[in-house]
Amino acid sequence: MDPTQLTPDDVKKGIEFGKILWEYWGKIRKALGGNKSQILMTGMQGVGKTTLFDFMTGMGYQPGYRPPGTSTSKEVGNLKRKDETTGLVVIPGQDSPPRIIATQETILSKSPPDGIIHVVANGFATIRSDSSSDFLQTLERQKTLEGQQRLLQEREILELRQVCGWIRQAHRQHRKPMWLLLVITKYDLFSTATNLTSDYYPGGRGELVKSLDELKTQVGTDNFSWQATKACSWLEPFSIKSATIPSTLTNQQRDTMIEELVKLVLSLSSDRRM
Ligand SMILES: Nc1nc2c(ncn2[C@@H]2O[C@H](COP(=O)(O)OP(=O)(O)OP(=O)(O)O)[C@@H](O)[C@H]2O)c(=O)[nH]1
Ligand SMILES: [Mg+2]
Repeated sequence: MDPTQLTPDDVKKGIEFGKILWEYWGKIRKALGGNKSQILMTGMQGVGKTTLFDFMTGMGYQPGYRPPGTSTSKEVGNLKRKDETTGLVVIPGQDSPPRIIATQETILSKSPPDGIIHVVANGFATIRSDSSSDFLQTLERQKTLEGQQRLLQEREILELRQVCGWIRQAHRQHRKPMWLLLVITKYDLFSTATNLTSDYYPGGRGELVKSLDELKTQVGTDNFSWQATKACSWLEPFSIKSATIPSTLTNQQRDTMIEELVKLVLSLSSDRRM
């Protein structure tokens, strides 16, 4: 299905759903306690952060919406009223020069975010031609689709370790962020995969799980918790290494996951306030 081909009924449903999402964000903002509090979205390049952010905040449901290209600065979610923000901020992925500035202005600042939404895509990151040529060449050298995916999964692990390092640093002085939600996005491309429970969910045995459990032990289980959930936003096929992987879920399935995700953010924001 081409995600840009929307019927008038799809558009109507999308607008209504967008309104429901805005209501959740109003509640999240309240739970966070005002303008200064933030939730930060992190994850490697091309993993689907900005697109997910657009769908979570309702922007993705506007007619004519298309996913943006590589993010070049931090993105802040705006509510309809000019002076209000959702409190959700996205920082660009690895290899992006504005990433360091965005990191210093958010997680390494004097008021770190309350929570982190860390996005992964099970090795389905979109590596664009403007990313580091070293990485593109290494990716190209992989002979199979599986090889490329493994490399992208390894990158996801490195990216998460870096984020864990920032969280550790922020906790030393500010005891924040209090939670991390690991979102496995682009689920429409691998809804039959058997590795997800072990690789990404609490109780699993993968490297990401190990890093997050280690972080939890280091900063203290009373001060930090993490959870995982799956999601998807832009339902299009994924092309890599002359193979095309189809998108297998429907708009309705996507919307159910988006709503669950936003609800989870609300519950984490409400539960973990001190
Ligand atoms: N099939 C599928 N494709 C997706 C999904 N989300 C995003 N994409 C595709 O992945 C591409 C990259 O998504 P972005 O949201 O730009 O990724 P990003 O993490 O913000 O990337 P940077 O800004 O470079 O860090 C998009 O252009 C879409 O083509 C999804 O849920 N499913
Ligand atoms: Mg982006």
